[in-house]
Amino acid sequence: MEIVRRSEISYEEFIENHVKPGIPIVFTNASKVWKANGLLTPDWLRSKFGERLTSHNNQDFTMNQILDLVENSTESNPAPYPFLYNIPNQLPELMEYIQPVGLNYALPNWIDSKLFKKGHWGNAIELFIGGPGGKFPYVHLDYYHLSAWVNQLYGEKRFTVFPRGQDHLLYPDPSNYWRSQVNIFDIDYDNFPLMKQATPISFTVGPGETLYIPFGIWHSAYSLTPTLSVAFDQLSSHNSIDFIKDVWKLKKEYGKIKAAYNVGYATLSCMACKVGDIMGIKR
Ligand SMILES: O=C(O)CCC(=O)C(=O)O
Ligand SMILES: [Fe+2]
Repeated sequence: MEIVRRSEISYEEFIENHVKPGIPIVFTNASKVWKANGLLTPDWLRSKFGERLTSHNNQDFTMNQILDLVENSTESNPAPYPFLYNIPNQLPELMEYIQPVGLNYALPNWIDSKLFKKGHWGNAIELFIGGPGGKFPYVHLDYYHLSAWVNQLYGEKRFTVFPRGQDHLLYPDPSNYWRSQVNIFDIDYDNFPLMKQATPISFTVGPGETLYIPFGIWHSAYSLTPTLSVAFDQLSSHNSIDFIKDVWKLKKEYGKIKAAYNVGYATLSCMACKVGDIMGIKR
């Protein structure tokens, strides 16, 4: 698997060559349609949202405090990562700068249907803030087999992805099957020998670029500089079966009756969205 970077790609080619086979792609200028592209900088965030709070590991931080931390972060003494804001809830003023959210590629997105607005389906539009040396804490699959779109708006991040079919080489945590037990930044081959057969692919995503991570792709990230990214998730007919399976796996912790109800709701909602796709409803 090779990671291609493309400035122009048709929607059809994107679906055939990336969505269906599950191959990530870096769009080099898809986010040019967002006002946030080129505008979003630490200074801009300070001026607009300096006192806005978010929490990290149960501790509250203002935007100014976070930006101070990431601007002083070094690879040997990194700031905590990731600092996160849920954009619609915590920074709603930012929404107008990221329209259309789906960049005209992440379509359709059933997550935008009213049917999925309520409840927790793992979906979010989030601002990630990091500093040099900030590591996403583990290699993982995104919850609910959603596909992820990471828009790198400031600074550079290195991503590592694994081709599909390597789940057994990554030692998923038995109690958290979407998390690998392997620290890919310092691999313990004695405990995880199958990792020698895994073929991680690392590449850097820079300002203005968008990484599409198809559902079911194990991944992690490492911030090389102060970074600002906006990430959102996608559900469509391509990942709906895996999505429903994950609804069962994730909700059954809360009891089988509740889980069965959630699976029924998710299945009917996906069917309704599919009918909507056929009827040409745009979302
Ligand atoms: O740090 C990143 O940008 C990766 C984020 C990610 O993989 C996630 O939120 O699921
Ligand atoms: Fe992820």
